[in-house]
Amino acid sequence: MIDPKSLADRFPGDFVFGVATASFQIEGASKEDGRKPSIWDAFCNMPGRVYGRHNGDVACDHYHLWEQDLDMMKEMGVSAYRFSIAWPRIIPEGTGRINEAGLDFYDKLVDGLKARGIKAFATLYHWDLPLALMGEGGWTARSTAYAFQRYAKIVMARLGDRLDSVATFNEPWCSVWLSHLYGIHAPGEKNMDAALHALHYTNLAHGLGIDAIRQVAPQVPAGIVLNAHEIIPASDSAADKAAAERAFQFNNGVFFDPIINGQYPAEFMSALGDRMPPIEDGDMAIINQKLDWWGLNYYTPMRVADDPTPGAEFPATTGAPPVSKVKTDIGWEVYAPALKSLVSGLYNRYELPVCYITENGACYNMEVENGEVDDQPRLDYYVEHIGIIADLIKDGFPMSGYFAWSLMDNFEWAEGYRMRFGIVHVDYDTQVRTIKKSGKWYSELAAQFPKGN
Ligand code: NCW
Repeated sequence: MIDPKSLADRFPGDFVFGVATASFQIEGASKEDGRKPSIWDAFCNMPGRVYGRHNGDVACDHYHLWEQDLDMMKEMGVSAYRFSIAWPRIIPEGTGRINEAGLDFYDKLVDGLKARGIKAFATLYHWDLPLALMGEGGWTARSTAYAFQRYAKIVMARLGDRLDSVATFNEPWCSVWLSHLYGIHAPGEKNMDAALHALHYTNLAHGLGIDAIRQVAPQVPAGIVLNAHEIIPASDSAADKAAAERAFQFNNGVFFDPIINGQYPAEFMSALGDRMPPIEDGDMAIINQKLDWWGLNYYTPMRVADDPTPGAEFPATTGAPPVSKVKTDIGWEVYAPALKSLVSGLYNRYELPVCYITENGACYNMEVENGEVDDQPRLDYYVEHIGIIADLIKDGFPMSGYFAWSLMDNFEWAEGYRMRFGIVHVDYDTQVRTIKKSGKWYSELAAQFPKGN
């Protein structure tokens, strides 16, 4: 096993090693202190949507156990915690009245982090849209972008003085395509036109959110977290390569191009532009604002083969077989070199600020045996992928931090609780946390930062 000390030598002293979670996946307390349902509460109640009809009512009960969870993070020596804020706790109906009790929870959480010397990295939107906003059409409605801007202002006015970082969105790829085109995530739509509306209004909300942050708390470094995909053509054929470029535009370009360059990708627009909602004067300038940082969530590459069927030019994501035989328990191919080519490729293509790896990790479902969780494959995954980050730093890329997904096992969306990503095991009957073998290794690495402490 790679010694965490020698791996630590490959990182600068101020590199941030943290852990990440998301509100709906861990908090539970779904009806407490004024919280109203999100689209995920409703989705969990629909038959056939979430494995085992699991829901977020209790989850890891972090809403009640947060102090204990913060103590555990402190004990593990991580220097930062990336968490998300539940919009339905803050503005339960999405617009209108503010719920002070919701703000109080995150206020205590942030103070708790500061008291333990842990940096607070907040994400404003990790998929728990207030259900009431579906009345207007959810993300397919322009008004949702403005509701988000107001929500961002309210959160930043309360927490901005103590946050070390803020992200507008987590993985808009999921809340746009997975939620509105593939029907796998809430609200479970399968409609390209709806998805294209969600795309533009999510991008607009990001820009309006950046405006809100800069107005209310300009000192907090602001960014967005994208699950950019490394798109690998199935072969060297011109057709597969062209499909890979189209897939790049559809999966990555539709976020990076407007945010970084102020326009949607050309080929994507010529195929689908007439089905986009009206792009109003000034929209692209709102979306195209300089960011202080960007976040990359990376798990697995996307392999693409050409599909010659007319009309299949987009999304152009026809799967191709994995190259690596190694898969995690959720079926995702393990292929660390793609992380390196992804980051270098994105820096070649776009003028990007500093990068945080805001999520990386692996799903393995080992249980506790004799008080221990032997999750060696997850540990191997971390060693390999963190090694790639060290290589990228050596090559001169501005990598500022790394967050393990996830601090603890949690509600894995459509997969319910059966898929475990934690470096800490959660027993959902007792809420007992057990640090896994990977978690012990990671904490030995993380505890060395910041160096010279
Ligand atoms: S689902 C997903 N994840 C996992 C989740 O727990 C976390 O909240 C997310 O930020 C782990 O990291 C992200 N990502 C989406 C993966 C795409 C699934 C592909 C489905 C095939 C169409």
